[in-house]
Amino acid sequence: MTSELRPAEGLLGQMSMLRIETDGPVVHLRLNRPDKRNALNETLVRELQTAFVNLPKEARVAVLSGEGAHFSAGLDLSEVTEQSVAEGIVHSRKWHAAFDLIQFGPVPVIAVLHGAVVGGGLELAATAHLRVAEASSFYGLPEGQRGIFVGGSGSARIPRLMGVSRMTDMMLTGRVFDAAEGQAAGLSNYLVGEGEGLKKALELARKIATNAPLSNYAITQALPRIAEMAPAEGLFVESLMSAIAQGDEAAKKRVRDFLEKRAGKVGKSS
Ligand code: 1HE
Repeated sequence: MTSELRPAEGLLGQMSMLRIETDGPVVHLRLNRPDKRNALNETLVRELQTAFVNLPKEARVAVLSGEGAHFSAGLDLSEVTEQSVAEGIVHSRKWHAAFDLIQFGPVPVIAVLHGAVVGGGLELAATAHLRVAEASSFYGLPEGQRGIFVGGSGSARIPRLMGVSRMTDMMLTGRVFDAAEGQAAGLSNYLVGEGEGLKKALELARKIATNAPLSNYAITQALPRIAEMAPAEGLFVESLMSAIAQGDEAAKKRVRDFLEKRAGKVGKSS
């Protein structure tokens, strides 16, 4: 199935550290800095931002993976040593801007994890809406050992996946979670065999791409925000989102299809 992916054209085909391919509604972005274990330097973070701002119009789902033996070794540590405090803040805010565009961009994002998913690599993985982990995946937050702190939105996103307590343990003690522990802790949604992650992610992506775009948008944009609101405000926003989604012609057609026996039942393919 992966052979249907074709190199992206135009701007998306010209990235130096991201290899981007498309297959109709699916865009596959691959971190392409394997010699440095896909460590995230300024260029790579900027290219991620540019790519997510400029996804093709027909894109409905994005898949994010890493070239080589690891998803990502996190922050490029060679950038830290010369940074002043003020530059450090600006640097972190650039990551926030880029990573926000991934989580709150136009399409659902599925990350394919393998090997090291550490530090900023785990922060990046946490921006995705779904994570498919291969058996080799391992998760670490070595910031404590490096004398630094998460700066790529990890403190806001990772506890929402695994809880503050587990994240604190990883950061204080350097504890590393293997793929099975990561799955049990909520870091991944799917755990698959080695080399099977991209296939699984593409399969999920093609399925998600058949949903009504407005439903996908509500699920990835409204749901996480509502979950952060106080219930009274959240329920009001939910009522608006649900009315907007139901009012869309795509929803009306899908509901009619079910009522007139043209659509699949839950748990059975249509
Ligand atoms: C790097 C980086 C990096 C590798 N920055 N250059 N992240 C870390 O603390 C993780 C540090 N990396 C590692 O622990 C290991 O590299 C791995 C377990 C990920 C992979 O091990 P391995 O044996 O496959 O590779 P390697 O031999 O350690 O590294 C290959 C090259 O990549 C080598 O460079 P070379 O020029 O000697 O070939 C490494 O120096 C380079 N490399 N990782 C720079 N991270 C927004 S705040 C986020 C805060 C954080 O992310 S903290 C966590 C940082």
